[in-house]
Amino acid sequence: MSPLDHYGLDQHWLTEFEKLSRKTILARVVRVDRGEFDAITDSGIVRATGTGICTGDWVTLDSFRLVATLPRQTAIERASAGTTSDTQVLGANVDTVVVTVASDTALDLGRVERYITLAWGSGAVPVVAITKADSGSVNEELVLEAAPGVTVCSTSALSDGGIDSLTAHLHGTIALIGPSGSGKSTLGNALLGGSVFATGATRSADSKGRHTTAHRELVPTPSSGLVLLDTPGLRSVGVQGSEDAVASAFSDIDELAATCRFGDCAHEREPGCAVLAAVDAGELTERRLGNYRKLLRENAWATSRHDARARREKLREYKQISKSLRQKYAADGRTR
Ligand SMILES: Nc1nc2c(ncn2[C@@H]2O[C@H](COP(=O)(O)OP(=O)(O)OP(=O)(O)O)[C@@H](O)[C@H]2O)c(=O)[nH]1
Ligand SMILES: [Mg+2]
Ligand SMILES: [Zn+2]
Repeated sequence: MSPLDHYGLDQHWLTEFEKLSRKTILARVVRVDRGEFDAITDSGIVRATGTGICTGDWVTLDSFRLVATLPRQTAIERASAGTTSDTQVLGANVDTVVVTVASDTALDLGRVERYITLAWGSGAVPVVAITKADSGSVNEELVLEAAPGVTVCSTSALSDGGIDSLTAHLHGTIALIGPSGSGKSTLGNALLGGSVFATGATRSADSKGRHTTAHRELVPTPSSGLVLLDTPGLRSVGVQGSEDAVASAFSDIDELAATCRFGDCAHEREPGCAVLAAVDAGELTERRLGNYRKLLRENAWATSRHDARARREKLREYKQISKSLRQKYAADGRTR
């Protein structure tokens, strides 16, 4: 058995690899540093050079250099902070995204919805793991309302509680995402059955984490056939790229919207609005509707930023073409 088999190698990647040059070797990126990365190959972990890749990518290498990145099946992308339209890829080729919600901090449903939107947007399937069930309690009903259609499991890494039932909902490559201190690395270790990922105590005042995990790292489980991707806690989660992700994360509102009287109902004050009727009837909270609108606006803004960049690039290209045309005409003029 090749080490790659433990890192999620399957027929899909073999087929993709076979389409490419025979002179390269197949590898999966397990950790990225500046300009260099660790990758698992047939003969174990190697250090290679190359950029533009992310943990979880399947790549080809030649003499420890990146040659090609195989097309990603999924990618967890967040809008990066600041004014650029760049996105940051948090993990590639992830099958299940485990969103951690800690029992020892105040439940922030808006944040849960953000993480769920990010997860759906990646193409992977989200699962919510309520962590530290031994040291507090989270209203699971509220979490279920904020994550319709998503499995919610209550876990404790301390007492091993709920780990098996969570595992039953996981397959393939698993990314652990959630705020710092929410117990991602500890849960990862529980799934691995050992202390592989570093963990760190939270601040006693507010149970916030200290950003213990600094790297995204891929580690295979010894027996369950999973590959875990531990990630650093995120300070902000900007969503962008697809309205579909928002529609998936807010499938309840999406379904209601389909029954509004007007097809283009903005659910503001239109007559016959099924969304507003649900709020009136107490079936949908103002908070959730508000967050839905916010994420849609954010998405639209990110898309327009992206369009603006595309326009600038087109313009640059055009200028380049007209410059070379002018040079050509000038040269033609001289020869005539
Ligand atoms: N009681 C209890 N404590 C837990 C549990 N899971 C995690 N913790 C504690 O919570 C703290 C933070 O856990 P980490 O696993 O480091 O959190 P993290 O999400 O990886 O944090 P970052 O790496 O900073 O993003 C540590 O002190 C853990 O021991 C649990 O199930 N029960
Ligand atoms: Mg961690
Ligand atoms: Zn409506």
